[in-house]
Amino acid sequence: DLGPSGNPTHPLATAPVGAPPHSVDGFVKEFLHELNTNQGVPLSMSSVNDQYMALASTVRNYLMARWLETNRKVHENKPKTIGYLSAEYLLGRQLGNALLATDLSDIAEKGLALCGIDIATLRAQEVEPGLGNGGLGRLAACFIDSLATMDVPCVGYGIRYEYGIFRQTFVDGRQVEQPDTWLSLGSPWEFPHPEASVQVDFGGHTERYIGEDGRERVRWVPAWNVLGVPYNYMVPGYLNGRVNTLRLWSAQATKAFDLQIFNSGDYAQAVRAQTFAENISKVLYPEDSTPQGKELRLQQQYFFVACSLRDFIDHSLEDGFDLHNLPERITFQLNDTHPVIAVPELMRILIDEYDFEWDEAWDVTSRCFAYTCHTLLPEALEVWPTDLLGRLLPRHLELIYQINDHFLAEVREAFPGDDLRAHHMSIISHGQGVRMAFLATVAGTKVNGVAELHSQLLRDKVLPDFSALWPEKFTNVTNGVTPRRFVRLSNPKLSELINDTIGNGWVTDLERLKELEPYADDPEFRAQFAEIKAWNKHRIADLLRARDGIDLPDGHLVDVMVKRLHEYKRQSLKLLHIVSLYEQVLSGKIAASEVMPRTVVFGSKAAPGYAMAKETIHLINKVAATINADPILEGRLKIAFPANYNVTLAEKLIPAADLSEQISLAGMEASGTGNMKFALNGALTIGTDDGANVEIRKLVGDKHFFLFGMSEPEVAELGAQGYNPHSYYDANPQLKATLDLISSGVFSNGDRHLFDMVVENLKNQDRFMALADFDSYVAAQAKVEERYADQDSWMRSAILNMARTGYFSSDRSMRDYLQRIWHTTPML
Ligand code: GPQ
Repeated sequence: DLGPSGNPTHPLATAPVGAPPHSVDGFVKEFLHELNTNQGVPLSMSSVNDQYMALASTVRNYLMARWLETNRKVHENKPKTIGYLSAEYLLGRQLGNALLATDLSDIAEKGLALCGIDIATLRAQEVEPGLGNGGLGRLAACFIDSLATMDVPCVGYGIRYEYGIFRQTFVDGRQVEQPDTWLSLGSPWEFPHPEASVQVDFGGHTERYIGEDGRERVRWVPAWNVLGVPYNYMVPGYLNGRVNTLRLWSAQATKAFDLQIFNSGDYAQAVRAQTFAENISKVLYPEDSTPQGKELRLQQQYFFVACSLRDFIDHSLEDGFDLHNLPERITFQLNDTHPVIAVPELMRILIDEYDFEWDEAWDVTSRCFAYTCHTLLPEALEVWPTDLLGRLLPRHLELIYQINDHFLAEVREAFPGDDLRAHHMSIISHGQGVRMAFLATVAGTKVNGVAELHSQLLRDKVLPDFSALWPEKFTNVTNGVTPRRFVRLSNPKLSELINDTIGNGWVTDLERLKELEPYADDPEFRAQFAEIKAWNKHRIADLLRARDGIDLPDGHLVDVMVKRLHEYKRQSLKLLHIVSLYEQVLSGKIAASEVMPRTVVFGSKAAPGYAMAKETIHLINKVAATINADPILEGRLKIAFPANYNVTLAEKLIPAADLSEQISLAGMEASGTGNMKFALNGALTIGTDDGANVEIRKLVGDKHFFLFGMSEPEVAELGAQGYNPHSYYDANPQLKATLDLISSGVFSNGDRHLFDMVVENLKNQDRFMALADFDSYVAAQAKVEERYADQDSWMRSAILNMARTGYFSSDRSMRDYLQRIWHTTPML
């Protein structure tokens, strides 16, 4: 028996675990103790990694008492919990956040200095866990931070990928992917619990039999299984004594595999089988907003969801909970469709394992889940072929068919005679497979989009039949970002200025930034704000010099476009603007002296299989190399593309930005969250009326936002008319000159065809209408330059951007989920 043991009534067992004293002395003692006992080295012989590991366990020890206390209270009060199911968590570094949450930053710095250690060196030693691709994974990390800070019981469930998002390098301007070996130097933030492993079954077939009660029952006879080993991570609330849990599952071969090693005599074969099992949590699929239809991906999805449900249900049963009341205990929030296989899994558990009747099981299941959609791209909606699903999860496929039968009966009742509608709404599409977004919509108590425009388009365009059937199911929760990581930690100087001006309440009540509005008119405050912006620019310049050998010029407007490389996000439009400037100077249409000094920073990874995205990266790098090396624009235009953009880099880069590029084709970006981080750090946005840009612009005001491009209805209309990019190329001499310059070979050593893929696509396909928005974009950039020339006016707008975007705290998002979806109030 590997279950809990010991005598829980012994007084020592219930004594509170103390934290080390909150003092420099106490900290140093604890640190040296950890160095000696955990790393097994004296200070004099310790490596930077030893010191980092000891520092991490020191901070952990301060959090431990709170974690135990949180778990004790949860155990005692059994509050309703949020089970956040997400295949991705893009956490970023842990150390800074843990120090902040425990108010130990200063103490640690002083204590380490006494030991002759610069804390910055140890901070730099941490490798961030890149267990996500982009916005969706980072959102999950912000949400669990906010829930902990708001004292809401939540368990984040996900996968402990051995290799996270690839490390990006550039070779001759082309992206080359390297494995992300984030665990290689040890992982001081995780707590493995192999004794709490759960078994997950796969494959095989189903059998019908008559149960003891005389009813027909189904038994799944799986063909193979793996173990899910939980690794717990602390999710500390900000200065509130709460520490929630993130539980990430790692796949391991079961005993059956081990036995084969002894029995089969074929040692090599047995080890291969083990490798096969452990492949499941080996690597994060580097796909963003496009689904990966691979069997291993479905294995990952079912693996973590099955582990998580089993984990929660077993604990609930141990607590004496009746599964009929499961919806009072938990809401499982489905972070996009990746965890939606949880729906038939819960049905299977209730029906096959706990003898529920169909209606009873469906009643419980359909009250346990809620679904968040993060996209509008039709190709991004997951569809699993029925043969693949049936081979891997035969029982689940049967249950999905049954769910669909019940659902379609409801549709036919609501819309009698409308067979076409039922056909459109079917969860299983013949020829395609199981439409996971439909399954999630049918099963979820609520379905939400991630920004107002997105939720509206989700209702009207992606799921119109469903919103007609169940209008009350649909709601919006606009995304948010955690102010702890993305202002307080990432922008310490600005945080200090805000604290000095309005106090420190804003860190957990971000709307209080409004109190800064009057200071936009205060020249003294503006000067301080501008000084901080300049300091942040020097900070990133120092980092990029050391990290990438990139030199950033002084005194430039810093224009930043950081996000995954995707055609719909239109990095190519930004590139056309740059090339157009260069072309105008080369051809003498404007003098170099007329170009406002500007540094454009790109940061972007492309999915390894996404050829167009990779070619766009290649082109950006070649354009950057050419322009940066050409004396003609020296001191006027600089393009920096540091490789391997990640959370750690974002934290340094975003505070340095003057201009935030949010230029997706309207109707394509579900929300965006980078847009919020930039505005909160006092950058102005140049953006389309897309995603959360719409809400940002409404809040900051038109005067402080550079809007350009077609609106979503205009895009739809142009699409309906038949969009022809070539007509824009033909009609617009500057656009033509720009594209022709790329085809001239100046960026490719005379090779006129190197970038045909990108250029021909823009001229002839241009699915995301970059050419149609080109003029409007260039005009908006001219306005940017005009405004930036008046620094007072610019800084005023920058301050107002910060003061007016407190709405975009993920604390507010969590309040909205609590009210509109989870129907629970913060407790404990
Ligand atoms: N998003 Cl479907 C991802 O990062 N990955 C995905 O697979 C999907 C969506 C993003 C989306 O593109 C952004 O607009 C959102 O701000 C973000 O999710 C969080 O909702």
